[in-house]
Amino acid sequence: MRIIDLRSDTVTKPTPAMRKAMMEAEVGDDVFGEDPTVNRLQEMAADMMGKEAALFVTSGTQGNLVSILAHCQRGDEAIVGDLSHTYHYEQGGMAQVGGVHPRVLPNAVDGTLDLEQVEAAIRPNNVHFPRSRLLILENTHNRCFGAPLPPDYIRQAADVAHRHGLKLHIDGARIFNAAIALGVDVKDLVAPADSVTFCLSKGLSAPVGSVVCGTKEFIEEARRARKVLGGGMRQAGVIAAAGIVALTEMVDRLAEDHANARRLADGLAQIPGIEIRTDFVHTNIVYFDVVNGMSAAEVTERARAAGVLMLPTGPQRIRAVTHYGIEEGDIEEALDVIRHVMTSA
Ligand code: TLP
Repeated sequence: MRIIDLRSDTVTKPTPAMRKAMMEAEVGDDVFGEDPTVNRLQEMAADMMGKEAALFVTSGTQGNLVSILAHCQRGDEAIVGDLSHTYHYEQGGMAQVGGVHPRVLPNAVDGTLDLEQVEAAIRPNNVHFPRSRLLILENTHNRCFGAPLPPDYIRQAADVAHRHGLKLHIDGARIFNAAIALGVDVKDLVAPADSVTFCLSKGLSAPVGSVVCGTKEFIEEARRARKVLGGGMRQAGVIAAAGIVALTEMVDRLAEDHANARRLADGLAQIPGIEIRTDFVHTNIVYFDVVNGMSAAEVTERARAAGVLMLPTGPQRIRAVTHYGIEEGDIEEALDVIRHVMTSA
């Protein structure tokens, strides 16, 4: 049985060009800064993001954590959204590892934070309070329907942060999806930010890795933080090589994933027992609710038995993500399976 795996874009496998590049990669010891392939990937990433420097890290989670550790001291505070990956899905790493206190504000449905609330949450200098040091935004916003945050909003958020001496970090795990969906250069999306993490291992289909970008000084701090977290990877050129192919060949095709997500959302809207806000779908992430008395877990279990994998993210809510390897025909097939599951309860 052919499996249509819509659980995440993290399930993407390396392309033939990536496997070839990995096999042929020139390598060296990256802890000495001597892996030419890692260095090339980092230069490329910094250039694409319009930042001075970049650092190859093991994962998006590590990228966010090293960024937080580089910006903050123990006892500092970071302002985050309640639905953000850094707050919701990273084991509270900022507190657990960094002693950084999260100040949690509600995410709006479009992934933004209300900037008046952000400004009000910034602490005055007072011995009772932690020091507000960092604002974190997520683009696209995973739990907010994959929403892309536009450049104007990011600029305004950065202005608020900078006015009060805070830095802005963007968890841009899917920043290229945001750029493609908004039709802007990725540089314009991250220009106001002091640091950005983006993932090679999601829609860009590389097997492993993320990149953190920022000033030279910030990247030096991030490199120290990566080392203490066990992220100094030696001959990492073997995996960085796939990252170079990802940045060269896999960015523009993300538009296909967005078109397939749109197809999926429009199809789901026609299925009885499903509620979906198709107007929220702008990138490759689709959420829908099951309202026919079945649970999300039941629906995903039955769909799995028929070869379609999706992720239940709440009692009634299911996430489906489109990516490289999922074609238009797969969407039609997945819709048939979901329709059958929903109507044969
Ligand atoms: N997200 C994964 C799961 O952890 C939920 C997924 O399947 O979507 N930032 C954002 C916005 C993310 O969505 C993710 C991964 C990360 C960071 C962490 O990346 P990794 O998995 O490489 O640590």
